[in-house]
Amino acid sequence: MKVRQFSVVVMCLVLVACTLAYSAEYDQNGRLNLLRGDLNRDGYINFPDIGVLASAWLEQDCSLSNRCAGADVFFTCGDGSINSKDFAVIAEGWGSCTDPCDPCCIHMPLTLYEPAGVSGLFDAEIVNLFSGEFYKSEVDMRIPGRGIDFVFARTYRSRTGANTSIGNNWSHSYDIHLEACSGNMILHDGRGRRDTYYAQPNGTWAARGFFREISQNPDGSFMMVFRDTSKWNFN
Ligand SMILES: [Ca+2]
Ligand SMILES: [Ca+2]
Repeated sequence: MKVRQFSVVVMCLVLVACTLAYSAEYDQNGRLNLLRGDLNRDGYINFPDIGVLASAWLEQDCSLSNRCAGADVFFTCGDGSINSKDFAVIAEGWGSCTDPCDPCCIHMPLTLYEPAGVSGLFDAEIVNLFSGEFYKSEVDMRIPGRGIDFVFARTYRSRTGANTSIGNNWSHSYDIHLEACSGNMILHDGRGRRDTYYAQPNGTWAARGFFREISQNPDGSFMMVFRDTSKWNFN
């Protein structure tokens, strides 16, 4: 009896975790934007996702940590096996996309998950149980300064990382830049994270959940102002 109660509690906890994970994927208009059939997380549901599904087809031992390379998408957090139900999820969303640089697509946060505590730069290795993304960061050099330390750190994200000068899916702490995109701005934060800042009526750009604002200077450059009034300047 106690074992059964424990199983029920565990199941409830998993369902709550899944609900929370999915509820975080709403855009600024409150629409659910997570594309469950986008197995390779490139923003489109198309043939490459079929390839991911095919490579895991009929596997029976998917776990919450790897979800068979992300192919186990039925139901919400996967059911442990890859079969026609997972194919149906792809078929249902076939042709959908969320590429923020494609004006025909629904915009969504590019980073699905931010591991706790990565706001600082330090060595870390984390596997996101929701998406299966492997996150790793390593500090190669730290020189204490009077104000801000000089820190050179590398970050790897197996699913959402960008292709940079130091390798595919790798980023480094000084790879901070803005990317114009359909009137909006994408901030690359040097840790492999990308967030879309949406154009505001007052001519600035802002992102939901961030107390930051991007504005354009008279000389055409851009500036991001943080909550504590510190600034990043982009030329
Ligand atoms: Ca895809
Ligand atoms: Ca499944």
